[in-house]
Amino acid sequence: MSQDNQHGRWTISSSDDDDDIPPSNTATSHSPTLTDSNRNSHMPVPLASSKEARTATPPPPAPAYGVKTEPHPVQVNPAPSPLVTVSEARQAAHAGQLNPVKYESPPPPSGKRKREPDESGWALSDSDDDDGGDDVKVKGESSGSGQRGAPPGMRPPSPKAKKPKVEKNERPPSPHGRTYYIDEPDDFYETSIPCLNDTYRLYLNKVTGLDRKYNTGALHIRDILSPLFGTLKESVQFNYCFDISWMVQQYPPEFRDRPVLLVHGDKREAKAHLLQQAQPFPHVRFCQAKLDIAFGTHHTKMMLLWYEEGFRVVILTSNLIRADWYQKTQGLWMSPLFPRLPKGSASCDGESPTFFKRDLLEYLASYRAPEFSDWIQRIEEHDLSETRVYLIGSSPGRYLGSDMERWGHLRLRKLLYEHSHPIPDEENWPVVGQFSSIGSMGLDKSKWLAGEFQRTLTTIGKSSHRADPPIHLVYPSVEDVRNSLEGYPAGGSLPYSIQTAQKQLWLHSYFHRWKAEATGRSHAMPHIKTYMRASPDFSELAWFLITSANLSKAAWGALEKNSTQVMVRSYELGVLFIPAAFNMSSFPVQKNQFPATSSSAAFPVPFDLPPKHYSSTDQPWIWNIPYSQAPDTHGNIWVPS
Ligand code: K8D
Repeated sequence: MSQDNQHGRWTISSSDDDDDIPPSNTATSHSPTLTDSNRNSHMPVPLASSKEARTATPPPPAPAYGVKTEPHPVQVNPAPSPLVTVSEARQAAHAGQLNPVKYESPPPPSGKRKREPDESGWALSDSDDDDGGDDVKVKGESSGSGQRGAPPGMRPPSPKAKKPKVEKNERPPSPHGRTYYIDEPDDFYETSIPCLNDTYRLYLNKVTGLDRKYNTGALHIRDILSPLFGTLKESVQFNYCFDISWMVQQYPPEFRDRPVLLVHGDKREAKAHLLQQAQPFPHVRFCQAKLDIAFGTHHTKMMLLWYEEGFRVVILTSNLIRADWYQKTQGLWMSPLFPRLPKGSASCDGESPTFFKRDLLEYLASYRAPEFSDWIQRIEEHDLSETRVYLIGSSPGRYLGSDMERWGHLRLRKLLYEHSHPIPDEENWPVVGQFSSIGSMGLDKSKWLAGEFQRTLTTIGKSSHRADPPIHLVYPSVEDVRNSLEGYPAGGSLPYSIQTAQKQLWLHSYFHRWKAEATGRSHAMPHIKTYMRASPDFSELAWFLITSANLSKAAWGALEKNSTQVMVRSYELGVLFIPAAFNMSSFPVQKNQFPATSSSAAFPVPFDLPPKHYSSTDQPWIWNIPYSQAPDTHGNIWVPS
């Protein structure tokens, strides 16, 4: 079908009015179209139109959802929306243009050049998708591509040499080369206990290329795993996307062979590939999370770190792939070091005022995984009483009665009902939601967003009267992505599809730009997800949540059967900050985030408030339509197949 709409003229071949396909799946659908040994970009690929583009043009960063151990990327095409059948997804992927296309001014309509299929030697396989579109995903290349100059605002690459890693039976180099990423400078990682604000224990990731000051108080995965935080004995990594050899490299050499349990949701070919990645690493074991409901995904991102000195939990938003720790805005909560309880303590000892211990154990129990039994026992043996945040998880299932409040937005609603307090002028305290993917929310706002989800977000204490405050949704526009450090390829981690977007144009009236001057991250596209309630002038917060949950019914749950049950498709995890747990009545918003101090009571909101509404010409980023009218920061355009 062909259509003229506000996204421009664009043709899609799939049926886009199939309402039977689970809606929220776009937020959780990266369709796998993978080679046997590379699972790569889940994104449309910027195309090169000229020889210079091949050789001199900086290639796009590795796609976000990558798992790959080889030094060259395979480009595959975007996961079509769930409304596109898997076979269509395959076709789309196969038809893909695999090179960056250099922007030419003015760009000729045929200015893109398709790469010959055999030019790179990449054989795209279509065999890696799940049944019937279930859990459709494309995991991105994780360790691709060619060196490029520093975009504006970036520091030059360090001269450190790349280690050559060449494997037998290697394919020819990808057009993105094997040195895409600039190296982090030598002073990028912490060598002594960093100055971290330990009031909220909420941190951003370090962004490669930012001015130093913007990375102070931020953490790279290597920092998190460093001996500065504890002498590691064993760990668990919950995540969606893994590059196992990269992950292993992030552990300090002295801990590198300590047992690691990977908790994932992959099935069939994807699972086989994941297990295969771990062949060289016998200390890596697996736990496959059950995903019995179609279109569910294992999004939860959590580390359990067991040390000589105790135990620690990290809840985060980054996949375990290099691209996710490179030039995106990500966030994490790091628990205090939990000491071991005295021998003979009861398993419920060491509880926090927020019941974090009980809730973490309940979340783990929901996997019904025998692999967790040692960990459950270890957690029981520790004192988690210093925790001030509330845990909010999603675990797939259909829940009735009081079980409805265990997960997702009804869990958030219950916590806000019980632990937040009514505020004067409540109807003027906006709700802000910020995310990196969007599911299908129905034909109008009443279907889910303004109905059940808004009711949750506007719950504050036990007051029965509920006002209808403004709702601001923060999601990058096309210009935000185009001008980002990664350029258009950043859009590979913002998988909002045209098929979903065109059915809910009503949603876009809520949209606000991604802007983060205060953190220096305006050009580092968000993969973080946050939700909060702010005062009318945005100087205070009534609560704040960081989570893996995007704006989707799959993540947050949707009521069914006349609201007598809730259905949750995916695993998600986040932490909720409520002022009362910090002996405060509201959180003051931190205005100027730098220099960071170790004990500020000002709350580090990761983007600028108030949010800035889209202008009449701004468009939300949609990942599977072309953007060829203007070049990105690397001189490329974006032409999905
Ligand atoms: C993720 C199933 C995914 C869709 C969106 C996201 C996201 C992820 C996976 N595909 O977080 O934006 O876990 O990174």
